[in-house]
Amino acid sequence: PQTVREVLEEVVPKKQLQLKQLKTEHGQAVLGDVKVEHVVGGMRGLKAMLWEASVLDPIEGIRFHGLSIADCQKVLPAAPGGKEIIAESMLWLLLTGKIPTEAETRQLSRELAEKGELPEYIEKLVDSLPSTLHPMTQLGMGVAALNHDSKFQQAYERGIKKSEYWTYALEDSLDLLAKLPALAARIYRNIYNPGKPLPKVNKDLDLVGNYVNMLGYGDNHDLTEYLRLYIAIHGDHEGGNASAHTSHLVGSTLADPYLAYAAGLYALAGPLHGLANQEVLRWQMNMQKELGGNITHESIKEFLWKTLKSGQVVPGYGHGVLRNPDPRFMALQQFCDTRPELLEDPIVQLVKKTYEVAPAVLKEHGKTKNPYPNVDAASGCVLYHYGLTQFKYYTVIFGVSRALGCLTQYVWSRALGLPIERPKSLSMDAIEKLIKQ
Ligand code: FCX
Repeated sequence: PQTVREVLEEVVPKKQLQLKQLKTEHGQAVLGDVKVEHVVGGMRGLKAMLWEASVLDPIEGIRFHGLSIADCQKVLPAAPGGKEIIAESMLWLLLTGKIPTEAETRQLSRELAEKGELPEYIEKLVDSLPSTLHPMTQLGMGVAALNHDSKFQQAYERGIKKSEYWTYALEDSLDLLAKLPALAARIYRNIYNPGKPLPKVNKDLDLVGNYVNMLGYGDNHDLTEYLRLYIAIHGDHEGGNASAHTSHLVGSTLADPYLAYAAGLYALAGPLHGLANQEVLRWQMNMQKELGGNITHESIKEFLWKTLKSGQVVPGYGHGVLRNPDPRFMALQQFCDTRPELLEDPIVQLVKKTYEVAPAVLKEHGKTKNPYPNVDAASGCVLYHYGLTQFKYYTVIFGVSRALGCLTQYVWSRALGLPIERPKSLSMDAIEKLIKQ
């Protein structure tokens, strides 16, 4: 089997040529107009970023190098004894645009497992944090501090050529991805099971297999499979979302991959973005408590209106780009559909029932451009069922996953020699002056 480096050595020159041609032959082609509404409206819909691994269609949802989630489920290798896509096969696809063989996937799993233990100074740092500090804050701190050993930073200081940046970026990215499960699991242990011994990284397991094992659920095959699927399909969602965009911007300054991804994690930690998965569970539990034995479509509808009338958003619904139910939501729901014990779980049922009512209510409310569920509406209830009930932790799992896409683009941005990002900003007075001209 080839290594991921060897495949990239072949792919990088082709992509570099493609970019060169785009710049020289089509540099002046127009992709759209910049309107005042873009400048004051969060740049929604503005085509202004290069992002290689995935493109999001408003109706069909995400495609990774052209492959839908269903396509990926058919062609990407699973873990031994499993059926779901694993992080390594998704990473391989994102990085190279190619489908790995079973042997290539296993080889990548082993490489990551071999690099998976945390340095002692990181363990000490994380262990010193108060258990009341939000797990996402802790994750970002741990990721940033791992840059102590950044090969990219060391090579930059030595004075390497620009054409070599990507190879060091790749080494850091693989190191970081390898260590994320141990870091995220240590944070979980410290907050929720203090003093409990943590298993070592098992060299024969895949990345998520190890993660679940270190979280303390290694004997739960269904949860392991769920998290494999979860982490694979949360991996990338094109470049404009806040975490991807943030890590891309920070990386463009040539801050190393650790710093760039730590910055992305703090964008993910906002309730309108990744933290929504924590908020969904909190909101659905409140609904369950308030409605008690009276959970009907009508009572859910009333609860939805109560949320909306109090001026809050319905967490897990709406999207900046999507205009249809999120295929990631559908894939997670399908996971439940094949398991009777999940279908009987009250909180899984409540999420499903809410989906039967919420789009019509949100349409009637008339504000959101997309009344359908996004991935965060579904992701937490299955974790809850399997005993991972600490929903403040849920965004950390998202954070382990999103590294796949953000670090892939970090490597590609360096391989393509993309410049520092620096859009032009305007004051309102300056905008008015421009309009009058
Ligand atoms: N409930 C109530 N109102 C909503 C809404 C929702 N779920 N979604 C959007 N709206 C409101 C907006 O707040 C906005 O109101 P305003 O005009 O008073 O400011 C109006 O509808 C138009 O917003 P819209 O253009 O449809 O949405 P945006 O692109 O601005 O924002 C997000 C997209 C995702 C931020 C928005 O739909 C939202 O807040 N959803 C709830 C939080 C959530 O689930 N986030 C996770 C998204 C994602 F999947 C992820 O990043 O993980």
